[in-house]
Amino acid sequence: MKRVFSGVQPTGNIHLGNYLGALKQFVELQDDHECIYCIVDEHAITVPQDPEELRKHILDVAALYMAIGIDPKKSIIFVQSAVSGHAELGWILCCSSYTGELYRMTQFKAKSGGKESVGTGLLTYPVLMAADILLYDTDVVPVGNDQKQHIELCRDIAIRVNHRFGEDTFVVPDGRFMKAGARVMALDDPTQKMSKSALNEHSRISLLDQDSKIKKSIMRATTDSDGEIRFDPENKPGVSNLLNIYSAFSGRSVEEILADQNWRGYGDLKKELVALTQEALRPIKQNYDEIRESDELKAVLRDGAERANAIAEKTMKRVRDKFGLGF
Ligand code: AQP
Repeated sequence: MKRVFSGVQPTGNIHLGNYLGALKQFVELQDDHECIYCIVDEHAITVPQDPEELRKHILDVAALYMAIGIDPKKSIIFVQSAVSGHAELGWILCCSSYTGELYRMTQFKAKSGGKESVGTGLLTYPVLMAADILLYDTDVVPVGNDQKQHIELCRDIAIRVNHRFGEDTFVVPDGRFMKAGARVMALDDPTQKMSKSALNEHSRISLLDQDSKIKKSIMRATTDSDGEIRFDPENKPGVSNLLNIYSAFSGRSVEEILADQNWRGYGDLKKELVALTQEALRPIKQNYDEIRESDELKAVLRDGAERANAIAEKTMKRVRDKFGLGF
C-alpha cells in the first residue's frame, strides 16, 4: 500500500482553499493508502504565535481533520512537535540544501518582500517540510498548487542525498493536486490565493463559518462588468474562481456545469454556489462541535504520535547511520 503524508498549519481560519486543495484529498485517499496526517505546529512558529492560541489551534485542526471524515482508525493524526525526528531530520537536510535554492522559493519571496528583517525559519521551512515528508518514506503528498515548488525542492534534496548515500536512503515522493480546488483564489481579490492571514474576512470562507457569513462573502465576491459567464481565469479571474469552487463541491467539470446552467447573470451563479457551499459545510460544522469537546481528541493525538514515532525512528536510524551520526 502506498504511503501518504501531508499537513496543515494550526494558524486558525482553515478555509475553502485548504479544504478543496488539500483536506478533501486526505479523506479520499485514506481507504486505499496508508495515510499520515500531521498538524505542523513547528511550521506555525515561523511567524510569532501566542502559545495559548497555538495550543488551542492545534486541537481545532485535529477536530477539523476528524470532522471532515479522517478516521483515526484508518489514518494517523498527530502533532509534528510530538515526534522529534522532524526537527532532527530538518537540520540534517539543511546541511544537504543550498541557500540559493531556498531564496528562489516564491513563497519566501512573497512573505519576506518589503520586510527589513526576516526570520531564518521563513527561509528554511521548506527544508523542514522536506524532512516531514521524507521521514515517513512517503510516496504521495496531497497538497494545493502553492506547494508545488516545495515538493520539487523535497524531491531534489531526496535525489541529492540518495546520490551520495544510496537509493535506499529516501523514497522520492510525488505531489498530488486536485483538478478543481488546487488553487482557490481570494473572493475579494481573485488575483491572490485565498489565505488564512488576509485581513478581510470576506476574502475567504472558513470551514466553520455560519450560513449567513457564507452568503455574505459569496454574494459580495468580486467579478467583472461584462456579465458573461464563462471560464477564463486570465481575463475573468473572479467568475472563473466561483466556477472552480462550484466544480470542486459538485464533483462536475466546469464544462458540464456551463453546458447545463440557465443562469441569467452572476447573481444566479452566486446564489447556487451559496446553497452548495452551505450544504457541504453543514455536516462538517455539526461533527466539529461534538469532536472538539470530546475527551477522545487528545487520546487520538497521543496514539497518533506513538504510531508516527515508530515509523519515524526507523527512518532516523537509517539516516543517522548513513550520515555517520548517533554514536
Ligand atoms: N488558496 C488555496 N487553494 C488551494 N489550496 C490551498 N492551500 C492553502 N491555500 C490554498 C493548501 O492547504 C494546505 C495547508 O496549508 P497550510 O496550513 O500549510 O497553510 P498555507 O499554505 O500557508 O495556507 P494559507 O491559508 O495561505 O496561510 P497563510 O495566509 O498563513 O499563508 C496546503 O496543502 C496548501 O497547499
